[in-house]
Amino acid sequence: MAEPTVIVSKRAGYRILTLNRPDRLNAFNETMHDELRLAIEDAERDETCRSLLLTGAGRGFCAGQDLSDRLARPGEQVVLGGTLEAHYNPLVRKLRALPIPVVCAVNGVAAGAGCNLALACDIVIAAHSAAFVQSFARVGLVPDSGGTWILPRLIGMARARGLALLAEGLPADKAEHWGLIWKAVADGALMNEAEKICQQFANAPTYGLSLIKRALDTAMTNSLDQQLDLERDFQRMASLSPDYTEGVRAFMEKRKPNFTGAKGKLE
Ligand code: T3D
Repeated sequence: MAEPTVIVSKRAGYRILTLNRPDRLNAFNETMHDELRLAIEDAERDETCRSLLLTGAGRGFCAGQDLSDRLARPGEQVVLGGTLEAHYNPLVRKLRALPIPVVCAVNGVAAGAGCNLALACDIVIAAHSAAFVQSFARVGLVPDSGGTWILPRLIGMARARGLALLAEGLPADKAEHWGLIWKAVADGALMNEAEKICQQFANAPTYGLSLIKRALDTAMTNSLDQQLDLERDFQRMASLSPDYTEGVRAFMEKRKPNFTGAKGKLE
């Protein structure tokens, strides 16, 4: 039997999804797209799964599209767009819309769509030896998978232009310093740190976190007035969740809250 291109490891309260084509630095082919989609959908159906951890096998995180699937024969013209429509765009939309937080442990180089896949996750931590490369311009392409949207929002237009137009690798430490990622950690500590975050999420008020995700995403395009109204509505929704009641009770009783992650009554 062929090796899975995505390895799923189930933990108490979260799942680890490991991209597994290490000889190609975990570049995407159709099979890996399909297996990743199924793994995410399966996790979504599991109510005990309260966060996802995405990482890569071997020395790289993900090198984007497998270019060996894109080599034109003499006289042939390869026309792109279909795979973005069918796979990359739904993947980014799915990660942003998931009602649980997604942690990305960038274990090595993240290039092309692999870089933007990492940046679509909610918390990105990276090994010191990792690097982020908007490698598209090296092969005559345009940053995709949300790259042109997320880069200026995270690091400002000047740095976004530099990364996209020069296609230079950005080391993990500098990525942290620029605000592209949450933090860079020692290589040997990466998975431990990432799993600690997932363990925190496994005991968190998951429904409230899902509203935070949604509120921060809409903040990118809403006016202040729209966002204030949304915060009012989301606060109302959060307050109807059992975790809010428990959170306040636990605070008053000076004990740790026991959050179930259950939804509020308004959804
Ligand atoms: O439908 C569509 O196509 C549109 C969607 C586009 C999305 C995209 O992601 S386009 C961008 C595609 N990705 C790239 O252009 C990145 C290509 N890779 C690199 O530039 C470099 O490999 C890295 C900067 C990521 C890492 O460099 P380095 O020196 O650490 O490793 P390496 O030696 O280049 O790669 C190691 C092996 O992985 C090597 O194979 P070998 O020689 O050991 O047999 C290399 O060919 C292979 N590899 C790396 N990236 C890819 C790949 N094989 C196929 N596709 C790759 N993207």
